[in-house]
Amino acid sequence: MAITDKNTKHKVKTKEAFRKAFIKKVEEVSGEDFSESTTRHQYEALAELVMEEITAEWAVNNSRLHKMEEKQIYFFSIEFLIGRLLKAYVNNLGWDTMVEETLDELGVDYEALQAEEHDPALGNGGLGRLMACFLDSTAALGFPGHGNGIRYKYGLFEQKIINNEQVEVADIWLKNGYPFEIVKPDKAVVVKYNGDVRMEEVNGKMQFIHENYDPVLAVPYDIPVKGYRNDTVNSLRLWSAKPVEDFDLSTFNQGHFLKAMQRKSEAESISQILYPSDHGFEGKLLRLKQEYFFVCAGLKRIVRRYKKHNHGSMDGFPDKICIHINDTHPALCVPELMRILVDEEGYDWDIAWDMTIKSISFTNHTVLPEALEKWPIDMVQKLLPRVYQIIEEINRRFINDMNWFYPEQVDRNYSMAILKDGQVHMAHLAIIGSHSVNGVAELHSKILREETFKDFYAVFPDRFTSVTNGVTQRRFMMGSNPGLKTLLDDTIGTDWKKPGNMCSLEALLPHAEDAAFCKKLADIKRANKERLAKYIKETQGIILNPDSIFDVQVKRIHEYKRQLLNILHVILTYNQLRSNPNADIVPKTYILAGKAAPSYVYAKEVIRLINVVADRVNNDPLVKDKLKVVFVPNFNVSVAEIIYPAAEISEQISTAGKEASGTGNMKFMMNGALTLGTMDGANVEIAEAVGMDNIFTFGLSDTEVYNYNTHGGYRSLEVYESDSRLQEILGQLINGFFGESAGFQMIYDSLLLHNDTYFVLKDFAPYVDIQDIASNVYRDQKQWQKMSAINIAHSGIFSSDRSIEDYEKRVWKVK
Ligand code: F55
Repeated sequence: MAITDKNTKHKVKTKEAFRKAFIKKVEEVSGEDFSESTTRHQYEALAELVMEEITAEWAVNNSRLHKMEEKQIYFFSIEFLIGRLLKAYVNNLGWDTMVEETLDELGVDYEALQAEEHDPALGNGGLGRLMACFLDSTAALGFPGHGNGIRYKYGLFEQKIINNEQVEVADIWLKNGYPFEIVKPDKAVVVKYNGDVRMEEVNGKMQFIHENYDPVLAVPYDIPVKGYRNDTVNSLRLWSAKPVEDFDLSTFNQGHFLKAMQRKSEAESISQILYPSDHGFEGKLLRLKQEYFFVCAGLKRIVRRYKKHNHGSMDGFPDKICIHINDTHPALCVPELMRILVDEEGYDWDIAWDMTIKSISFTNHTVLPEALEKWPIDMVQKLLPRVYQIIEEINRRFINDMNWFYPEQVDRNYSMAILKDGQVHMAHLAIIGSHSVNGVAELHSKILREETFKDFYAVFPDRFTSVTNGVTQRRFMMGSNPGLKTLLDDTIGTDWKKPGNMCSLEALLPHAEDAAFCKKLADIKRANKERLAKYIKETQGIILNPDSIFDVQVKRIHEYKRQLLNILHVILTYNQLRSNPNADIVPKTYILAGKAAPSYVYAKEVIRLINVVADRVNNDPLVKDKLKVVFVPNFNVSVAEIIYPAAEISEQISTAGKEASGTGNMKFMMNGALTLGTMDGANVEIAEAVGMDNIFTFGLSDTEVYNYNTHGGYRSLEVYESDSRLQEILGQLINGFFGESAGFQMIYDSLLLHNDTYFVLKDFAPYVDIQDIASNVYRDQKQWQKMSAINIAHSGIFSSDRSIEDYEKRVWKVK
């Protein structure tokens, strides 16, 4: 039941009605008088009230969806990193002021109440978070777009730092229940694995019969995606795996209890855990099961709903449905849709193929070769016998066509095959089976066209496009930086907050010259820095100096992202201060955070190095207020929301050509941090937007990196030998400087013996120089605040609203 105000059509929202409903709900969930209630009860009560309001609107949306008036977009993704939802729902409902004031009057701590929500970590990083931003923007813009993924029982591990090392702890996010999902057992479907396929003639037509398979039940849990102050409520559908029958009765009756239980846990294992690697392909059978699981279940429901609306026919499907695949993990959508159309719906191959290509579009998120998915043919053939046959047929026809059109390029044609070297090449499957292939920033899309997928680009030039990523300003700016939101409202009015309208922030530009405005901007930053300092003091006991520059690098730990470059520079500063404690340097606090994949030994060494350096520096009285280093454990969406608004320097220092886009760079920028980075990913577009005077760039370009790499790399030893600073620092990594047991031979060797694949030493000197330049600019606070304002003013294009509008125009064409 929604809280209804009789005077308005909408459910509602007088403060008084809310206050009464809230108190009543708290008493219902706690069974106690309101005065006795705990923060947990208050959280549960508010969550329920919000859900009651939203589900009423959801029902209306769902019935609209059943009528299929508009084209529907479905995002298929193996990750959705949604973050906490309560506050976002409250804001999107337009309830924020009402809730804040009422809770305040009731003496309820709203921040503590929000902290009761376990932040669901159903994604690793950029790729999963992008999906969450896209869902938010799609709903905000009023488009019908839905997510389709997996409801992992355990999300990404919780990171603890013990003895300076990363320790992984299971993330039991469902332990107290989750109030924002609705389970729909009546919409469960069966997913079939293994077994045999045989052909049989039925009514003069050959049919494929899949038998002796292992069935698994896919049960959907739906989470509403509420649009910002509009009446759109879309859905995020996450599938959970269950055994088809809880006990396999025949086995059970024969006394094989353990076997029956084993089947149950094998089925459940499919949605048990999120793979914790964000850029490494592992080739595990369980992962392949996961990929087919949400693809098969998702397509089944979409097809069922479409046919119900279309009098039992799949005709016209691509005009009403877009299947957007987030990287190659859902690429099995291609053969699975073909299987449905050909085997179940009886379409001729060519017609089915045309429908499949028209329905599917594909986004690539990385060019790192180790992340490209290639499944052993045997594995796919055994697990998915019919799907595999279809892949074979797609491949056979593709190669035939290619050899027909390009008879003199047989080698090139075979290099583009889906099936080769005993493997299924998922990116090839995705490109061949989609009408649209895009990179996530201009530079990345260029690299896809000219390097990674250049042969495909030559054959299908019209398929390739580019859509630069974006992030939702509603969470990462309006939600997490209320001070800035109010200042912007007061300065340029409130229109910038309207979905799709963030570019109107450019109206701020004239104010960048206004001393009074800049002072307010500085005060807000200062308050945000104090908030972060308080969080770090409470959680880690480290005291920060809010007068120092907050220089921040937060993201997954990976060699290509070069957290190592950052920490080597910190060691340099430390060495300089030790030899001259009175050096006139601008005090600086380096803040780093991020998780390493549990099996990524090198990345874990980098975490250990950061923590060891932090220990040493923070406990050395010589450098006291001038230099601090903090590694914030367990970086996740909620921690991020405290960090971005407090940052002054945004470190985006990946080896050029490696970071597809980056999205943290955008979150920092819209909160007024200045980017210090390489010309990589979307940094290039940030530079274009703000102008080279308002960003600190350094280092090799992607072309220079490419040229070195095509000539066997560069000689890192030469750089080392010509730079005494590096000699001292690298020596310290292995000579006991950081303590007897704190050697870093692996890192040392990677830089000097293994030729420094990621150009850390090569970019070291320019990095040091640009850091010095940034510090000097900071001395001129007027100049710094002006640059900060200019960054905010130009951040509009990095809203995911803009990304979604681009996808709409270039790819889905919903309108
Ligand atoms: C690729 C393969 C596997 Cl097996 C797992 C993860 C990935 C992957 O690309 N992850 C990822 O997070 N990529 C990031 O996507 C972001 C959103 O597009 C980009 O901004 C970021 O540059 C990219 O690294």
